[in-house]
This record gives sequence, C-alpha cells and structure tokens, in this order.
Amino acid sequence: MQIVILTGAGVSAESGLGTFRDQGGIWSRYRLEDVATPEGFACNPALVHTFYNARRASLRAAEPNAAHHALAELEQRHAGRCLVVTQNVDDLHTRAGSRNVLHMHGELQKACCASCGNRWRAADQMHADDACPACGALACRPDVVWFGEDVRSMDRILGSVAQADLFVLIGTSATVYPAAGLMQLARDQGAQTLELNLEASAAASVADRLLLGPATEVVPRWVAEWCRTNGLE
Ligand code: BJW
Repeated sequence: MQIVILTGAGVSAESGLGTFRDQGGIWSRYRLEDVATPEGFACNPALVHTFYNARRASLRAAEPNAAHHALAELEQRHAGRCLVVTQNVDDLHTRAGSRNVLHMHGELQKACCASCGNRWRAADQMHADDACPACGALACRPDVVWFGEDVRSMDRILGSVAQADLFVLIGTSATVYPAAGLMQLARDQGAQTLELNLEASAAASVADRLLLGPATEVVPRWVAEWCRTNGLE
C-alpha cells in the first residue's frame, strides 16, 4: 500500500503561518506579481527579500502542529511507502518527524544563486547586494519556486502518484498547477482519493471522500481511523 499526501498552506495555518488565498491571506497584502514571479524579483529585489525575510522570521517562531505530527506518525507506522509532497516552503513536516518529504515549491530556509545554481542555507536576512559564496555573483535569491518557474522533483512526484494506492490532499485550494492536477492524475491511475480541508478545494469533485474541518482536528482523526482500520494500533 503506497500513500501520497499533498499538503498546502492550510496544514501550517494553525502553526501561525498565513495561507495565500483565504480572507486576510498573503495575496490580500501583497501582489503575487511583485513578490512571487521572476519578473517581480528583477524589478524590485529589495522588496522580495523583505517579504521572504519576514516569512523566514515567522517560520523561526512557528512550531509543527498536531496535523504535521499525525502525518509523521502515519509514516512511522505504515509498513509501505508514505510520501509527503508539500507545496509549502516551511520545514514543519520535517521538524515534526516526517522523513519522506518533497518540497515542490522549494524551501524558505535555503538560498540559491540565479547565476551558478549554488544552494546554501539562507541567512535570516537576505539582501539584494549579497554575493554568492561560490561564484561571487550578486544574484542571490530565496530557493523557492515562483510563477512561471519549473516545480521541483516533478519526475519523482509523478512516479509516486502513478504507484499510489491512496492519495490524500490536505489544506490546499488546488488552484496552482501542476500540484492542483495531482489528485485527478492519481484517481485516473487507480488510487483512492481523500481530501481533508477547511473548505472544499477546486479539486474536491475528484475526491472519493471529503472531510472538512481544521487540519489539527481532521488530520489526527483520520490518521487514527486509518491506523485502526489497518490494524496499526
Ligand atoms: C485550512 C486551514 C486549516 C485554511 N486547516 N485547511 C494557466 C492554466 C494552468 C496553469 C497555468 C496557467 N498559467 C500559468 C500556469 C502555471 C502556474 C499556475 O498554476 N497558475 C495558476 C494561478 C493558474 N504554475 C506555475 O507557474 C508553476 N510552475 C509551472 O507550472 O511550471 C511550468 C510552466 C511554466 C510557465 C507557464 C506554464 C507552465 C509554479 C507555481 C509556483 C507557486 N509558487 C507559490 C509561491 C512559493 C513560494 C512562497 O511560498 O512564497 O507557491 S504561489 C503559492 O500558491 C505558494 C503555494 O505553495 C501555492 C499554493 O497555495 P495553497 O497551499 O493551495 O494555499 P491557498 O491559500 O491557496 O489555500 C489554502 C487552503 O488551506 C484552502 O483550501 C483553505 O480552505 C485551507 N485552510 N486554513 C485546514 N486551519
């Protein structure tokens, strides 16, 4: 039995990290064209660094919540493969103990050089005039995936989705591709599909089962149910 879990901002919402498209979310305070596109970064790198420096500070103050911990426990108990594919750039799944995690939109705590491709742990504060420690270019950026850029680990993600027996979508609006299409893909290839969300996502019509509620409640409840019905208590 292979399980693929796709998570989005909703799984980290109760850890104090904002979602993007909910009321009062990140995109109600910033224009995504300004802070989450290569063109926005080229136009105003200082603004983009300020945006991500603040997000990094929020992440340092955040702790994994009951949903992250429940998913780590599921991975530990489940005998087959259990992969978390996250759109989140935070490290809360890993800090909760999940070991099999793919960050398809990159990682907030990493920096990269747009000139030579070098990657390193980001300083708390990044600046537009930082030099790459490898090549010296003034082309340092957060190691995250902006609109129009290729997402990470897509071959591994597609391979895992193709082999999945169960696909679980958690806390994402399913409006950003290619992540938004993964549940449909999983179902087309024979997986059972489940959505755990505060509100039904744009992909909810392809979920075999939909459980609504805050992640810290529905995810631990579902993991406990799954362990019980699969004799993993
Ligand atoms: C709770 C909760 C609680 C709340 N408990 N739940 C036309 C058609 C199709 C595709 C395209 C198109 N034009 C362009 C594209 C491609 C584009 C795209 O999808 N655009 C759409 C807007 C249409 N995609 C891309 O460009 C991607 N790359 C790509 O496709 O490459 C190939 C390509 C290149 C060029 C052209 C075409 C193809 C890259 C996407 C990169 C996204 N990057 C961001 C920023 C990352 C860094 C950062 O964090 O700053 O990723 S945008 C932002 O959205 C972030 C998120 O990971 C992503 C998804 O957001 P998420 O997680 O779903 O959050 P929300 O806020 O939307 O939803 C929150 C959910 O939680 C809701 O459901 C709530 O109900 C729930 N919730 N509280 C449980 N307590």
